[in-house]
Amino acid sequence: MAFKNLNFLLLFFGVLSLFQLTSSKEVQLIQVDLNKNENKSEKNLLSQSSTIDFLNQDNVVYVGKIQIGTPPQTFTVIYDTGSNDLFVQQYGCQGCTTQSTLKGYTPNFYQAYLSSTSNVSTNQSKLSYGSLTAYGFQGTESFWLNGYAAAKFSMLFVNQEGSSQFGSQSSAFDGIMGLSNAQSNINIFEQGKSEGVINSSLFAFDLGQKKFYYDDIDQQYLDAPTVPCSMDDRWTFTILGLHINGQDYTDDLSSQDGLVDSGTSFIYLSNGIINAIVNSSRNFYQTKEFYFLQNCVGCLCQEINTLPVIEFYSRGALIRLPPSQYMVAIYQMYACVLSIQDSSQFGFNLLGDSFMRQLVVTYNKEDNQMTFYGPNSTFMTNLQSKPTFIALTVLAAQGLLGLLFVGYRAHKVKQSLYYNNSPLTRRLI
Ligand SMILES: *[C@@H]1O[C@H](CO)[C@@H](O)[C@H](O)[C@H]1NC(C)=O
Ligand SMILES: *[C@@H]1O[C@H](CO)[C@@H](O)[C@H](O)[C@H]1NC(C)=O
Ligand SMILES: *[C@@H]1O[C@H](CO)[C@@H](O)[C@H](O)[C@H]1NC(C)=O
Ligand SMILES: *[C@@H]1O[C@H](CO)[C@@H](O)[C@H](O)[C@H]1NC(C)=O
Ligand SMILES: *[C@@H]1O[C@H](CO)[C@@H](O)[C@H](O)[C@H]1NC(C)=O
Ligand SMILES: CC(=O)N[C@H]1CO[C@H](CO)[C@@H](O)[C@@H]1O
Repeated sequence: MAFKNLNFLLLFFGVLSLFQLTSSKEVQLIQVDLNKNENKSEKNLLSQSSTIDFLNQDNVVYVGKIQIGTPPQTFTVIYDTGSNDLFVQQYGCQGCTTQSTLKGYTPNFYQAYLSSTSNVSTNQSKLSYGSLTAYGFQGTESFWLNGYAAAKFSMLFVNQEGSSQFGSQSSAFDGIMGLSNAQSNINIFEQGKSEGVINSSLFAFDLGQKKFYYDDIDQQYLDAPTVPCSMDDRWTFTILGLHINGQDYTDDLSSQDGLVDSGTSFIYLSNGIINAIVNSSRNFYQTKEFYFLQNCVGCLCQEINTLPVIEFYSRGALIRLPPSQYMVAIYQMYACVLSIQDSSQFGFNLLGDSFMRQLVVTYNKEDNQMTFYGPNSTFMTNLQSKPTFIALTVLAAQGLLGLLFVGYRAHKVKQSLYYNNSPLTRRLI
């Protein structure tokens, strides 16, 4: 069998669904005094490089560097638009990453005693993600990004990581930087803007180029098709229509919200949509939860042109997802895997790295919207005179009802998570 390494794959994918289940109110960021940085040359340092380089592991995880403490200690974290909080693993952490599985990545642990600005409380918090749980102590530290420091930034120092389903020791990150749309989460860019060190709190992911941009974002990325966020605290947009090969699969979605989540590797839609793709080719076969292309073993996704394009219609944008995007090459296994799975466990659609990879996605918290730049992202306006647009208008009305339902459902999910014994909690954590 070509897939002797399947356990690795399961383990690996399992770790990387990092939208946050609870908005951890207890770890809310407090607007704090900023480091009054009068040093002009340091300001220049920031404005000169408003780009962060990502490391890409096998197209399933993208990580970038941040620094914490005085003097700064360097950590490799997931820049995660699906969660709220900043955390790094601290020295002695149980279940945290100890092995380097990614070239250019060496695991690091926060060492409080080396930092003159350390403030780790004895208050413990729990963070629950789609497939990762972390326990850590609340505190504040100096937080550095490209030479800019925010003093007393609220964060969590994790002393235990784990989950009932997956370990995370093989993953390639020391922590997570939550960049969600929640107003309670003041991220480093909002801090930088309120300090006057940067001009804008917008940030953008360009996974294809392994880049992250902030402050000085290229104008063409900002002028691209733009969608409003459909939820107040999450980076979701409304999927008004989903078409495959010209056929309408919108009704197959269990929700019309799509969370554009850089902390999740795959795409989570519905089984109906997965069937439509899998049935379009005789070459798919299934192993455990994954569909692989059979004639493509060893070909690393080079023979996928016959598969259909998925079209996402939204208010403001039409995004086409070609097979080169949703089929993912797993190099360790010389395989080409379908990166779409069932979303029913989540209550909304998750659009992870596989969705984002051919786009430059700009996240604009100030205007509560997202912008999609790329060859397969086009404007959708009211001027569109195609018959489908009438259908979309009807769908939009339905979408409103759908939203109410989802809002209710999300509320229920949050409620149920307060009770650790609920079946949902057991299943997800
Ligand atoms: C300003 O920052 C630069 C670069 O970090 C440093 O070399 C210089 O000494 C600083 N100047 C002052 C006055 O702190
Ligand atoms: C610990 O948590 C309690 C209750 O949430 C809070 O009142 C207290 O201020 C916290 N202490 C610190 C040091 O954060
Ligand atoms: C230490 O961190 C806590 C949050 O855990 C915060 O409430 C407190 O103000 C911080 N203390 C100092 C001196 O920064
Ligand atoms: C902010 O914008 C002003 C005016 O457009 C410009 O002069 C300044 O250099 C910008 N500052 C930064 C940090 O980019
Ligand atoms: C795809 O095939 C499955 C199993 O053969 C079938 O149940 C399903 O209805 C098909 N779906 C579509 C969209 O054709
Ligand atoms: C469906 C679609 O529009 N696919 C296009 C996506 O972008 C690539 C790169 O420009 C094109 O080659 C595809 O035709």
